[in-house]
Amino acid sequence: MSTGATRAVRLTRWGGPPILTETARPVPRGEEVLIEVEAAGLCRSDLHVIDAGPGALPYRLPFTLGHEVAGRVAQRGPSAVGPAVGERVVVHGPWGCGSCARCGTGAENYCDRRTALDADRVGTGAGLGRDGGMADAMLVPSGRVLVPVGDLAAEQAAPLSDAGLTAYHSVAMIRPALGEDEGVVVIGVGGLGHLAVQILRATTSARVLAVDVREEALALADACGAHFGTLLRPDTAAALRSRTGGAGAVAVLDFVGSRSSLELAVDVLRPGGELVVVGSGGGELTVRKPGALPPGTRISLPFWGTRPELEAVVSLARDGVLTVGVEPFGLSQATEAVARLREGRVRGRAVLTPD
Ligand code: FEH
Ligand code: ZN
Ligand code: ZN
Repeated sequence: MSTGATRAVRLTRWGGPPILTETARPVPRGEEVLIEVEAAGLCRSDLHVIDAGPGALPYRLPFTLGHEVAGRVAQRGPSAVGPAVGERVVVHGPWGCGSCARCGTGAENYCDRRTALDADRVGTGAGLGRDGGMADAMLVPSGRVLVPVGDLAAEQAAPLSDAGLTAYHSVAMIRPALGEDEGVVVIGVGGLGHLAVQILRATTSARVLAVDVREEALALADACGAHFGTLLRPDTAAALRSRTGGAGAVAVLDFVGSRSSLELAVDVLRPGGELVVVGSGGGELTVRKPGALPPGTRISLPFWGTRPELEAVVSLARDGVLTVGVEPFGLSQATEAVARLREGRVRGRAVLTPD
């Protein structure tokens, strides 16, 4: 890569398309670290950012997209900490204040100062109001957000930092509730759902029941170790209940978050179950007593994941028990990748590599 310039997929106008352009190669100062990008995943949240109108997000334009990034440490600022130059890493994408109680434990996804940071429009993190990794190189604010990946392939490593981490964090929400062979329903076996199936099989003794609207997604769920898979139909709730001994699912991971997926979740949850709403599909749920939700239901709305959880996800992948279904694109094909994701024509996770 040239030493003076770096290509980057940048958002320059609210509601406008991202454009591939050249910017000056960043130089790390203080604690900052420069990463030579090897791969950057494309996420549905990128579509929400691209489609956002003026004022919808607490971000300043322009910035480079890409919040799911793997690469190599290229240069460290004079007071940098963490991985050495040459080490291969993934980027923990949610960048908090770095000094509050939550950030101190690596839970920058739930930074105590997020409201103040948003008011200052400093962005949520990599590719989310701050320059991200759909580029040849990117700066991170500190080595604290870098997790070593060893010799893991970049196309496998990058999706772990968002899709994998979010799926792992979602499973962590319900893990304490899971007993032997208890039914967990995974709704939506796409970029995150297929990883959640693998993580459930690798880290719990749950009976994994997958639901999707596409036959190929059920085939992917089966390949990832789901015990059962079914298309979304009028009788899906009954089919799922019959595989939980009739009591209903101890937990539902909804990676879609639509009206129909939330309705199915309510129909299959057992009393005292766990509903984890991960997808932003525009669905709504009324929480009322008495109401449609079974008594004792606990609802969580996870966002991304913590740095320690990212270390655990990388470890699972390096142990060979977590494999990402990837559709590769060159950085120069970013516009095509965005269009294909928008049309639902990406198998697994779209990952861009500098071409
Ligand atoms: C990023 C920004 C805003 C909402 C959700 C997300 C997720 O893609 C992060 O995993
Ligand atoms: Zn994302
Ligand atoms: Zn903080």
